[in-house]
Amino acid sequence: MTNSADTHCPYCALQCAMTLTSPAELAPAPQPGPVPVPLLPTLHSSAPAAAAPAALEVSGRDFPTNRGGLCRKGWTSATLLNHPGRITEPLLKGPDGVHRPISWDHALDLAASAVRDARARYGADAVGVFGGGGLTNEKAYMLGKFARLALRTSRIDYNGRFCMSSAAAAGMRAFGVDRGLPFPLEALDTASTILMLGSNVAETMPPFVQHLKGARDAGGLIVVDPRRSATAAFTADGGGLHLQPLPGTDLTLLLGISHVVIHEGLVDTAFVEERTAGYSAVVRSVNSFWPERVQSLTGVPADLIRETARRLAAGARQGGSYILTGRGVEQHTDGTDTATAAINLSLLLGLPGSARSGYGTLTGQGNGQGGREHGQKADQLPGYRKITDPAARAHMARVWGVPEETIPGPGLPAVQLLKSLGQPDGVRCLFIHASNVVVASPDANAVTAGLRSLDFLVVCDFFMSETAAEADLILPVLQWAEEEGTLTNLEGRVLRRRRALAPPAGARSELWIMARLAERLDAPSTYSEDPETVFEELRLASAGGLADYSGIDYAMLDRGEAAYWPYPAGSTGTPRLFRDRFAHPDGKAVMTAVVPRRRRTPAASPDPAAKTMTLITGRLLEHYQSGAQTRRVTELLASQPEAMVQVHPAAAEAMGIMAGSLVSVANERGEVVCKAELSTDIRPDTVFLPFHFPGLGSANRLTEAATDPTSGMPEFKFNKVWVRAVAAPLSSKMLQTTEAS
Ligand SMILES: Nc1nc2c(c(=O)[nH]1)N[C@H]1C(S)=C(S)[C@@H](COP(=O)(O)OP(=O)(O)OC[C@H]3O[C@@H](n4cnc5c(=O)[nH]c(N)nc54)[C@H](O)[C@@H]3O)O[C@H]1N2
Ligand SMILES: Nc1nc2c(c(=O)[nH]1)N[C@H]1C(S)=C(S)[C@@H](COP(=O)(O)OP(=O)(O)OC[C@H]3O[C@@H](n4cnc5c(=O)[nH]c(N)nc54)[C@H](O)[C@@H]3O)O[C@H]1N2
Ligand SMILES: [Mo]
Repeated sequence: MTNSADTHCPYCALQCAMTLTSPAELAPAPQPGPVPVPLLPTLHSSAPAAAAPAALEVSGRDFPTNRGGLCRKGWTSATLLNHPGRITEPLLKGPDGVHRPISWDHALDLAASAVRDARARYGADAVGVFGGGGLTNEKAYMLGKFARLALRTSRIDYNGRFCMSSAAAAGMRAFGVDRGLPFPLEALDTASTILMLGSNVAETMPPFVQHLKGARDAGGLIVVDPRRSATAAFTADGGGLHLQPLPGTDLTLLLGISHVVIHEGLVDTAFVEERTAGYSAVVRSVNSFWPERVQSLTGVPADLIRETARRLAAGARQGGSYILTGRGVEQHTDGTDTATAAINLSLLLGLPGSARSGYGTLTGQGNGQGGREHGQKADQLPGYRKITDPAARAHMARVWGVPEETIPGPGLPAVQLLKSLGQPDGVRCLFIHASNVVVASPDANAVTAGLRSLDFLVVCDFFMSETAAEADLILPVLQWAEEEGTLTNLEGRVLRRRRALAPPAGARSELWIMARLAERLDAPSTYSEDPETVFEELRLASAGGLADYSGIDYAMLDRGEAAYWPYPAGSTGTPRLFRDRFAHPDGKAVMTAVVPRRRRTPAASPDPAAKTMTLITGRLLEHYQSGAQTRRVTELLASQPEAMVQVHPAAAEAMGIMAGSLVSVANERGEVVCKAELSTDIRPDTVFLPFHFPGLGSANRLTEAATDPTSGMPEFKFNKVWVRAVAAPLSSKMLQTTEAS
């Protein structure tokens, strides 16, 4: 049977290994009919999917990250391959707002002329590109090249700005390189202490949890989360710790832990002297953060702050200690400084240089690591090079065979790019590849308005996402099991994605789309549609850069060889970084003193009946990101059909909110109305919303597009909201009664 492939899951950066097989008795994927997609101009895409037979069978495969395990999303991922809502022809929006099929030639001509029009009227930077961390390395690399050489625009950025940008900026500043985990995941298995800040892997990367078991059983797992998340709950049996700070106070907490390390003589002084710079400034900066003061600022008891410092230091001496950060601490306007504080703490303890300890950040999207290395970022060229660096520009000009002046300068980071849509001097014609910005970006109402003010919006997707529904032109692309390519997982390990079945006849690869558009735009250089040829070019492009892939090829990946970058030609790759030196020119790690900044005072509620609370947002096990994919999986949608706001029972009682009753969560940016889920896992002053749902359940109607000054990360995890029960006539009970009658 040819329709079988050893590949990896389409979703997160754990990149669990799976085998896809096509049972002989199953019919092949349906061929496109004349009008195969629901022609809905508005936001209806969370309608339950009709039960479709699985195109392929999924089985877990042994691999160091997942050891054969998969989560519910992985097990059900293949049901989307022949989903009835699959888009299989280019669709053009008519004046009536309805999308209708057109030919590929027509579609590409329209897109090319929209680019030429915008360019002629407003200049090349009026064309923009928004990419995604789910794209393969080949597509991400080509998207950066296509934007800069074919579209001739500087305006490219991507959804990784919402994800890894703060940790990436902190890692670059401290270590001189940004590889999420500078060690293989299996290294955690033998650690005695693991401090996890703002990460809920039990729901976001379930097979990861097996790597925490050793530390958990040794009583050394410490989870920092304002909610009692599934991961926080996992600490309990082994005698680990759950620190439950006020949302947004992790920086202060980390300064408190560092204070204890310094004042109790737990610093690895030999390491700090030999291998780091900036120590004395850090000592001065933490001086006023003694544990009792930090307790009053964060709500974490001083004893637990001391205990955390001591366990980390003990683990560093015996067994190994790791500090890991996730989006809970990074997705803030002080995310870079908070990640920096976590890195400083790890450097004080000598973790990053050691053979059995370390610091890492948990990359989120399937190719969140590779997607941030090869040129989708506004300020970046392939190989993690800076677009402002003359040597990098000269190198890329040689690889691409163009004069250096052809390569534009830095563009705008994602939030600023989205704010510029339709503005004078802003982007007028936008291409979106692999992001559902209507649901996933901060201040989503404003982003939707921006999309609607564009002259022309092109969205490449395989489903009618809420963003695709806004598009003038939708170009149907391939799903993961239909394409070849590579991804780089959260460990910096490059993996092969393999084609297991033929795509529907009308869908095209994004490499093909870019190649055809480049022709129409008379672009310089070459745009191959063959993934391996593109990878060969990426090898040359990345050679000598920080993320050097030049020693990696498809053949060795197909043999299952482990390829951790940097992997210069002639080397054997680098599973563990920093053993001998950090990536700054002098080989030292840099500690940067950081202190908490004052936050903006939120607007007061115009509604005296509403209670002002803190909103944190995040994920559920069943849904992936904007939900564009997982809301179409029958089983996952049945399990989590709608947004529910998590409220503490005490707070709920004071507001007259009952389990399942409708709640309004609002602020100056928008309003969410959804049912309440009462839980003592959340603080009484805080509510939690997942961001996987559209429309009235969309958490990002409430989040602020204020950004971290260094990374451009928006404020996803600390927003003030006004919460109140929705008046009786709208109660869920009433709704049910109405439906029944
Ligand atoms: N099921 C599922 N899995 C996923 C994804 C998905 O959408 N769904 N997405 C993937 C991607 S792209 C990513 S980036 C990862 C994200 O993986 P995680 O970082 O684990 O995900 P989140 O749920 O966003 O946030 C983690 C925790 O941060 C906590 N938190 C919120 N505010 C704060 C705070 O101020 N301080 C602290 N210490 N904690 C806080 C939340 O309560 C939450 O439990 O997951 C990946 N895996
Ligand atoms: N409030 C709040 N908002 C958040 C977050 C949060 O914690 N809280 N987390 C943020 C984070 S960490 C992330 S990573 C973002 C992610 O949010 P999004 O950028 O919206 O990511 P997805 O939902 O994965 O969207 C991917 C879209 O591209 C399509 N797609 C998948 N693969 C491909 C492909 O190969 N090519 C093309 N062309 N399309 C493809 C899918 O069908 C889907 O419509 O959300 C961010 N938004
Ligand atoms: Mo992410």
